[in-house]
Amino acid sequence: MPPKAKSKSGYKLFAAKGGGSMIVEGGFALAGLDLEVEYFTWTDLGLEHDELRSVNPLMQVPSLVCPDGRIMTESAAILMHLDDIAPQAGLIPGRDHPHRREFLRFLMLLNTAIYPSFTYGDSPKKWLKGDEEAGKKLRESTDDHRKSLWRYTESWTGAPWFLGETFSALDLYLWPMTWWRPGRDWFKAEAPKLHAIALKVEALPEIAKIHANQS
Ligand SMILES: N[C@@H](CCC(=O)N[C@@H](CS)C(=O)NCC(=O)O)C(=O)O
Repeated sequence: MPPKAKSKSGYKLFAAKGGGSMIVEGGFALAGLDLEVEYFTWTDLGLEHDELRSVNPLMQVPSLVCPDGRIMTESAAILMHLDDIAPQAGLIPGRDHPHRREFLRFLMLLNTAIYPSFTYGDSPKKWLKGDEEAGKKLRESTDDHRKSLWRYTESWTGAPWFLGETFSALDLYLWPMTWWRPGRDWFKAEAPKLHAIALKVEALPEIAKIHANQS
């Protein structure tokens, strides 16, 4: 059982600077819940690291220790839990919200199509039994595929937030995800609505503090 969190809320997050754990850190900040955060380095992720392995055998962040000692992984599941305990944060549009369907659809697209393109593209030779050449091609093709997914997403994106006037957890995802490959300059040129949302999220006072601590 991991040690009890030192935060008042009783939650502890295993994180990596610049990683998807930012989405959860941001969600807690918007919900006004304090959170103990322990940062791992990027070389710890996916590798043998006893402390991270003890909470998440997939060796991924975000990994969350809850007040009762149970563990949650999967950013989307964590955000849904956060919405259960802090609905006032407005992370998930309610059942009767007119944009609930778009929310569900793009939450899934971000998590099941875009996020895994990094899982396979970040350390590609891991999936190809160490074959460097094939690894380069896998990275290139997953990077290309991600660009088409982003272009498709851009075509459904509203303003000032993804769902138009309603802020949601989708906007939180865009903040780190537009930072990752292909990077902010590409988004500015090719997906300006997504780019504008990321900048707007970064400027929220609760998020600006976390953002400044990421590099
Ligand atoms: N489906 C997971 C994906 C988490 C994930 O891929 N995290 C990255 C950091 S942004 C990671 O830990 N990568 C290391 C690895 O997969 O080995 C989620 O949504 O939380």
